[in-house]
Amino acid sequence: MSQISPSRRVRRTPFSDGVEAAGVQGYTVYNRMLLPTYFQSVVDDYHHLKRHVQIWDVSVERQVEVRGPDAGRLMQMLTPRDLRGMLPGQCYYVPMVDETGGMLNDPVALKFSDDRYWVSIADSDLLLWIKGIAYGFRLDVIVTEPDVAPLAVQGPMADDLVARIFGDSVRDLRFFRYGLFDFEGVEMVVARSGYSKQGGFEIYVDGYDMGMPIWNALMKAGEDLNVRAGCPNGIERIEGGLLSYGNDMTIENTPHEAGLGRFCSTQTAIGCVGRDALLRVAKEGPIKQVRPISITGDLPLCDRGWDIVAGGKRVGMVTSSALSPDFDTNVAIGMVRMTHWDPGTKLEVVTQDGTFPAVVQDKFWN
Ligand code: THG
Repeated sequence: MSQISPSRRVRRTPFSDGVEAAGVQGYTVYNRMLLPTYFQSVVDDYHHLKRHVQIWDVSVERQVEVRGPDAGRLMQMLTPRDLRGMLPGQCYYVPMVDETGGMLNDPVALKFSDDRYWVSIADSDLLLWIKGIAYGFRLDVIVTEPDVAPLAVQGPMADDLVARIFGDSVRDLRFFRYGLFDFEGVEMVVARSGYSKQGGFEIYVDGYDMGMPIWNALMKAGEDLNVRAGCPNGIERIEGGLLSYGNDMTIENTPHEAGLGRFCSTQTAIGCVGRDALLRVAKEGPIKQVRPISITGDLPLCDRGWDIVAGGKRVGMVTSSALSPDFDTNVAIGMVRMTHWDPGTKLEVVTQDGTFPAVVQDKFWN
């Protein structure tokens, strides 16, 4: 494989020096920033993540700050999830949709007060959409990208490591709650969240210059915990059913097709710009939907959608796939038509290297 040529347009992060010193071997580009993909190997990183603790540079999870008297109204315009019950201190996973119900992003939202939120975005230009809605509806808000870079601490030993930096009270954080914790005199948002199923925290590092000090402090404090630099793991996240915007769903899909219906309360999400469209599709139900799929065989890397066929007809597409060491099969995520989405249904997956047998699973691998 060739390399990603560096330039100012592909932004480095506050932790890039640490990531490079740790021996990063692969990168992808996400929100026009560098996102590490592996350090030792995807498989070695995977085993380490499940047993120990890793520090992840997830600066690519850019924040969109929405501030002003109309912040709450604007937030509800963006998502079919009912935000009326959301309290300061909470994080919500919020599908965001356009006026046709097409998914624009699947961010994590953080509420600070009725007039201040962060939207921690996946890989699409959500800032532009949010600014456009704010301007078009003449809302009294300011929409900006603050100088904040999330640093994730993931793995079974994450509580112990984070407690050494922020104190034992960080252990009391519940899932998808955040608190403010001091690091060298600077208040930081620390949430119990992250893009793995191994548990852990996300530190929303405030200020580019705080990046390396906190990276170094975590690395040093975790020496005896076998801490390593890591990154979202392509195998572990498929096993866990964590979706990747742009891969597993796009603007062409509704949240229901993406299997995110449980995060939608469209009936009561008054003001959501996609509400009418989603009320219509939610009544009928989707005709294709995300499914866990196991595939047998020596597959190539999944760098494109693979057609799923059954009985000579195309019935879907595999959108992500990886060989799982722990489950001894290729774990995959696919969008499957309703005629073939029941668990146990036998399928064929057409890759660039040939056709392989596959079976729809009843749940992800966790
Ligand atoms: N953390 C933060 N920002 C992010 C991500 C993150 N932005 C980009 C990307 N990841 C957004 N996508 C997701 C996908 C899944 C989850 C979070 C963000 C997630 N899902 C949990 C699950 O499915 O098990 C639970 C969600 C819930 O129950 O509310 O965590 O990772 N800051």
